[in-house]
Amino acid sequence: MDLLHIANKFFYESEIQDIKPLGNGHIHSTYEVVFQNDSAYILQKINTQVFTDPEKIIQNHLKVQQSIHSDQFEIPHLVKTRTGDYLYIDSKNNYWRMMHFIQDSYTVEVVRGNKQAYEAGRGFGWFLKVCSGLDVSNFHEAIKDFHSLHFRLNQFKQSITNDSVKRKSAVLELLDFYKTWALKLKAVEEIIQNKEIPIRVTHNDTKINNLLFRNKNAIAVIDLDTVGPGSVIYDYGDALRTICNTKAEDEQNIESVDFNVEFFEHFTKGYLEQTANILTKREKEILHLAPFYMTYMQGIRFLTDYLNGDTYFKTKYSDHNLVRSLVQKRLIEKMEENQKQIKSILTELIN
Ligand code: GN1
Ligand code: MG
Repeated sequence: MDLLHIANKFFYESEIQDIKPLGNGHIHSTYEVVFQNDSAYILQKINTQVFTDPEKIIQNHLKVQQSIHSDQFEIPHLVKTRTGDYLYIDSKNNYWRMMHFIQDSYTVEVVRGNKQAYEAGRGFGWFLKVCSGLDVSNFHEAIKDFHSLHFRLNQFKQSITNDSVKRKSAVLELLDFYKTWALKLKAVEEIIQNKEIPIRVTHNDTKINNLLFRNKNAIAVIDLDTVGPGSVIYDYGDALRTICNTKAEDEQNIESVDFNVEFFEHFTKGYLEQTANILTKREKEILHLAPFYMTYMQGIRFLTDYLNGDTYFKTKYSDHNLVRSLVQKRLIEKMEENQKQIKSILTELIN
């Protein structure tokens, strides 16, 4: 694959100095395009197995890009090709897009310290707040049923039935754990379906590494692929899933994984500073269930992919998805241990 040839669709070749792989995404292939004058852009090959309609994610992104003007936080802006399109489709039918690189910034994989957790809360809270001004009916669902528990459970059951790569017998206990928890979390999905809380424009992939920091502050929310109709449960919950995890999402020493309640408190403080005025009473009441819901769903998504033979998430070794799923299980157990505290911290911060 000739990356220079692709980048050349967006910029003149003579300006480009280097193109190198970037980041830890599980879905797309991402590169940094470095220029002679030291500026840089992000080139991405969109995974069209996952995002089957790339036009939709471009349109969603543009809606956000064109309506959010803030000096508080940034989002990456899409850049046009030299012929004026936001997508370049190569001869092999690969879809490419280019975005601004946000300079002097870094991503965090595992949160270190209360300040980082608080900043993350401010960043993702800001995103929900500014999107609350957008009309959700103008947004596409980039991936259908992305955070539907019902849908994820069906995929999960199907992978167990198929057992296509004969991994089931090795994970029976884990399957039991996830089956038990399903019952407890269906209530959350019902609250969303019954419209007890609003469908909003949400980010839908608020893991910690989808935030950029500069010095000690969160400065940008990135990876807008899944932006679209959703619930605060998704954004708040998925953020906590990664922010309170004391170890990596794929930590192999499962016993060492813990849920950091202090980070929970600081994240929530930052999040509510931004969103307290836009969230409804009912949303606030059920926020405490969000980290369970999202960690659970991620846990079964990893396990489903493991049982399917690793066809969705990028993996580096054969048990990678299993390890990720075990980490999510451990987090749910640790959240459960701290459930009382989680609830009382939230009550205090809300009032
Ligand atoms: C994927 O590409 P990345 O790493 O930002 C996934 C998320 C998962 C996450 C788990 C489109 O996000 O839903 O939560 O991995 N994105 C998609 O790390 O499936
Ligand atoms: Mg990402």
